[in-house]
Amino acid sequence: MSHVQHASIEAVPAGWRLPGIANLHSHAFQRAMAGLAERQTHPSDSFWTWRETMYRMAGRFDPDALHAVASQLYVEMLEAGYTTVCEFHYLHHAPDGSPYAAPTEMSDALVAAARDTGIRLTLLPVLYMTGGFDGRALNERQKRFGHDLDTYLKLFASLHARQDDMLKVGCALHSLRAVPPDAMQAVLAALPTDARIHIHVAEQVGEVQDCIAVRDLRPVEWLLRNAAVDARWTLVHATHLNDWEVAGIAKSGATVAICPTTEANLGDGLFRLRDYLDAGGAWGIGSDSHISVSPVEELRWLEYGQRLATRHRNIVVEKDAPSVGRNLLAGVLATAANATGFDAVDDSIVLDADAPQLAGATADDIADRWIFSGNRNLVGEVRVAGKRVVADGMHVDRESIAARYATAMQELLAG
Ligand code: NGQ
Ligand code: ZN
Repeated sequence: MSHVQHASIEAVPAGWRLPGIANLHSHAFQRAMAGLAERQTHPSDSFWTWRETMYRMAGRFDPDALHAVASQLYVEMLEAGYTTVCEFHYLHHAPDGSPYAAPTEMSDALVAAARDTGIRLTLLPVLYMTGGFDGRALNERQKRFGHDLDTYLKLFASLHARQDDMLKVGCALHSLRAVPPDAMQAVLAALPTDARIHIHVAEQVGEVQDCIAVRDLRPVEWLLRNAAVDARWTLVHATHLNDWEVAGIAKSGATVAICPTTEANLGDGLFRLRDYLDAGGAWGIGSDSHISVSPVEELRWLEYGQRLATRHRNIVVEKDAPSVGRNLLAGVLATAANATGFDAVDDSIVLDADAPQLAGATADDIADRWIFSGNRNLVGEVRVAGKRVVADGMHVDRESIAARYATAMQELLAG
């Protein structure tokens, strides 16, 4: 993979300018439960018990709450340096599973939050049909996520018709657990060619085992053999891979969306990053459950996870490209357009030259300093499509959006 050209990091009077960062994976509503799932609920707590807590929170959301929470989240993303977000959106219907009067009502709340805050949105309405590989029906809490093929394609078409400079619409398959093979084929055949396709895959060992039991193959292998996976695809997590799968994803041109803080929080396991890079694989980052909203922390922990596992230092390096920070940045910048559908050339962030962590910085070490020194947010200014949305480290509507969020949280926590 090519390293970041000096041209993509530029000295400007206020500091150091670089391209905005794409956040490839978000479930906006989960921002409301950040820090609220850190108590034991069962002696063998796991991803699956966390999911029950998450479903309870999901069940409290209506369109207004989603708008308030997503707005706060998008302010936090912009202030952290994310200028595009891919929203993997499955909270489609009312809590009892019945459709809202306008089927796009929850999607509309996300679109409004993105427009209000000025972040680019790749909206990925999620197809969610079954509760497991065996094809079982959705349970009570999952009903508000569900569609049959026709209603899903109608939702997709009405959202896709609204695409513009700040909104792209792609397709998300929730997971192989949630989409039967024939439905997957039918949706893929119906999609317009510009649509990006995202899917959760191979995040948990239990999912790998269930897939083998029902489909005779591991999930990533099954996907690669049953879909024309290419550069339009983003595979989210892809944590549990064998050698064939590592090489297969890399060869396909798909992007893997690695979500290091959420994967750590949920006890998923470690992505096989070094092997995947050696195979030439493309990757980006996502903040997913939003227990952290910071490209710095995602990239830092992506590297640190590998260091802890291998007991070596400086893992994400290439021949003639020894700077870890520069390579991490190059990795996310290289895949942003493929994964999001945006050519976000007029988006930029400026790192504050006055910050002590950047004293004496050069174009050569600025990426390493940004990602590996301290915890003060160094992002001073953010522009999206040329418009300044963050100045002096603060979103222009930070206060009013935080006030609305506080009210929404009171209602959600009372509910
Ligand atoms: C989600 N989140 O859809 O929000 C999932 C959990 C599932 C992550 N995988 C639910 N991090 O996979 O069934
Ligand atoms: Zn997810």
